[in-house]
Amino acid sequence: MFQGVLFDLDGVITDTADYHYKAWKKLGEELGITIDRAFNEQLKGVSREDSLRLILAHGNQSDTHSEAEFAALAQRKNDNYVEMIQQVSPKDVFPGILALLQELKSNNIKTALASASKNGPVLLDKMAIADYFDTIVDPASLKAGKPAPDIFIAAADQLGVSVEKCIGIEDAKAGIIAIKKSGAFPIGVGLAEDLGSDIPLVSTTAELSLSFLEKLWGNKDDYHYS
Ligand code: B16
Ligand code: MG
Repeated sequence: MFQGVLFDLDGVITDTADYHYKAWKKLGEELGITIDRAFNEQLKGVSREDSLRLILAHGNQSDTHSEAEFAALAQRKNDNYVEMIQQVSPKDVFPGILALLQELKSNNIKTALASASKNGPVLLDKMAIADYFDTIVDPASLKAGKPAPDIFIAAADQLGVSVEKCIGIEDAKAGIIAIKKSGAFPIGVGLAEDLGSDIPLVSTTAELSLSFLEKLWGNKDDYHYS
């Protein structure tokens, strides 16, 4: 059986993915760079600074901004995002997630937050679910962000569990790649066209019960991915 579950936040625990999209879109408009939902898929799970680099490259502005301007742009996006998440409350926890966290806790299965977001701890507090997490990885402590596996490896390490004995749950392509490379078993929340058809997928988090995870874990050798 698996001993740990490593959770992404944005797009898995709650819908902050949409606030990130809106905040980047607004910054893009100020810079004259169009950000649509298709382009936004590339930003999901990607750190604030790496997202800004991708956006500037997309708008042919990679060399246009000084280091100080770059930092100010990232700050402006975050200020806007932080304003948007003030209204987040326990009502915003995605379907099935609270029940899953409760089942995991009562079955002594460890849980970690493996979110690229520096706003992760604040969001868990706002949703009143921080107590369900045994550990939170500080994304600022990592050498490389998703799609590098570091965050999932660190999450398992912090739990004191072998990463091969963990399930990772993600809604972003970069995150799925990171889970695969880490050695944890991936579950994707989303569509095959975005996340690939070689891993188990759910279309909604309501499907993520403990018994469902146990069933997938039992069949994990049926999945062949690299
Ligand atoms: P912040 P996740 C990621 O969170 C988001 O998907 C991504 O869009 C965002 O840029 C990143 O966090 C950094 O967030 O600016 O709040 O530090 O999906 O890994 O939970
Ligand atoms: Mg995510």
